[in-house]
Amino acid sequence: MKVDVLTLFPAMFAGPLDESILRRARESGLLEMAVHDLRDWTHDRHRTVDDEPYGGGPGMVLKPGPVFEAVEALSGDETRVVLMTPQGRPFKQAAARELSGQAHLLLVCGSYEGFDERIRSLAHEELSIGDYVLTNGALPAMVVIDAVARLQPGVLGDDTSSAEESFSEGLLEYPQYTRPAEFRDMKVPEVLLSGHHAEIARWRREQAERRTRERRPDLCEEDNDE
Ligand code: JEW
Repeated sequence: MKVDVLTLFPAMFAGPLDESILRRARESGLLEMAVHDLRDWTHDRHRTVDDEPYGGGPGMVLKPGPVFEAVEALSGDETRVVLMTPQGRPFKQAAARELSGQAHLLLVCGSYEGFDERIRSLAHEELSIGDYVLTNGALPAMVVIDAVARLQPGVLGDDTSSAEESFSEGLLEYPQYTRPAEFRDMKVPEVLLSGHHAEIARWRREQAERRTRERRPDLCEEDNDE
């Protein structure tokens, strides 16, 4: 899979995408990534990407010109253009799965108070990563890249682990323990030391269900994909 990112803050992407699993995915050729500075598609001396809103009001608005030129230059027949915006569809595991099947993603980050409405016409879809306010779309784009990259075949060491994790089954994870069996008066539940695999599986299932009911009742709704 190839991922292109269009951003005003290309330097923000350097660290997170060069660590750990994403680094290995890139080194092994399972994931190809390129980060592009939106200012590279400006033509004026000051490399202007924003302007005042028509009709007045506070803040600056992302101009359509550079974004259109960049998206046209970076798009091909198989490109899925995704606009990161707080007004987008909430990004869930189902969307990650969907995007992971694409050959080429182009993530447009944006910034400022907003962007010229005509930029929306470039995108196949708009995504938000959650209900909180951020300064720009770079971190949301990185969240999408991380969630999508780990679903590429071969990116995780063994392919069972990603399937079994929370959300794939619509449940939160069961509690886990490792040695020592007692730590500062806190004991590992007896059943996990018992060696009864069927009982252990049942206990884990019950714990996962209880935890989901208590912490995330929204995940228990029947028609929820996650
Ligand atoms: C996201 C792209 C580009 C936030 C979440 N937040 C916010 C916000 C911004 C500008 C105007 C109004 C609200 C900051 N911002 C972005 C925020 C994506 C941009 C500028 C974003 N998901 N995606 N929760």
